[in-house]
Amino acid sequence: MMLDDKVKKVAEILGNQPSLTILTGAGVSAESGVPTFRGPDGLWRQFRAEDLATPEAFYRNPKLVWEWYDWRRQKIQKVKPNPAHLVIARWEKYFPSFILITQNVDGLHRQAGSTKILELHGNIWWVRCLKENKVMENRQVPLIQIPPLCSDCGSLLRPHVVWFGEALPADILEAAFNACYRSEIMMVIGTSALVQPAASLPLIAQQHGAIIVEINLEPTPLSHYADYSLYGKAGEILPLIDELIFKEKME
Ligand code: BJW
Repeated sequence: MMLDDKVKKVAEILGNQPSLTILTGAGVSAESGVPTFRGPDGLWRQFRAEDLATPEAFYRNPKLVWEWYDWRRQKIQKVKPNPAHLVIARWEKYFPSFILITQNVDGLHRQAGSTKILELHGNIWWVRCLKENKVMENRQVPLIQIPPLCSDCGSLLRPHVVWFGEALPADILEAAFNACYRSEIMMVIGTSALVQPAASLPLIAQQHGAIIVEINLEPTPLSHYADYSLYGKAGEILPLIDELIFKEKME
């Protein structure tokens, strides 16, 4: 099936479904200018995940890890949500049952207006005190002190994100599983579908009867299982689907 036909088919299916779950990854923010992790310009091409995105790396060298996060926060602060974020935020109001599950920590979905959102891997604009486990918002860019310290108790703060080898927040993961059990259609947008447990969510949804639609620049391990794989930019394909859904409603 050609891309145009798939776009029409997916718009038709979405137009008749009351319940939608969306899972996003770094590709959704790529058109805003946020680097992805894998792929030719991905962060893991320049940096080693073991040096920057594990608890061991942080305990070994908190200053290095925070310098990397400070650099990324500076980049993210300058960018804006793109049409993909905006369409997803709009759909939250359109579908009676809607959940957005994101692996992204950049906060761009919230900035676009999404509120029914589960941030599986945390948020780069939140920090956590290592002594009291208290989570606080911190939007200081650039950070004045690296590594930053808790203003209440003076302990080291860490980014409130999920690193390799760490468990995802149990309540958020449980809510994501529940969304997968209920969902009639799940769209998986801009993720390499390599990182667990996020990568298993679409398969769980499918086992519970959901239609799986993938949007990505290229095939992923999920493509084999997806009912529809739409290859192209999320910021171009989502507005096309959106336009068709609302055109059909007006007719
Ligand atoms: C576009 C586009 C455009 C571009 N339009 N598309 C089972 C098997 C093997 C390993 C494991 C397993 N279970 C667990 C593991 C270990 C590990 C894991 O999955 N490793 C794999 C890599 C093999 N998982 C974990 O460690 C997780 N924890 C865990 O499982 O704990 C268990 C536990 C239980 C109880 C106690 C203790 C432990 C944690 C994973 C945390 C991931 N963290 C990161 C960093 C977050 C913080 C930060 O940002 O700094 O999360 S790593 C990084 O990868 C980040 C992302 O959220 C995540 C996923 O990446 P994503 O979003 O898919 O991005 P990319 O770059 O990979 O892909 C972008 C895609 O977009 C590409 O496909 C492009 O083509 C596409 N694209 N432009 C559409 N315009």
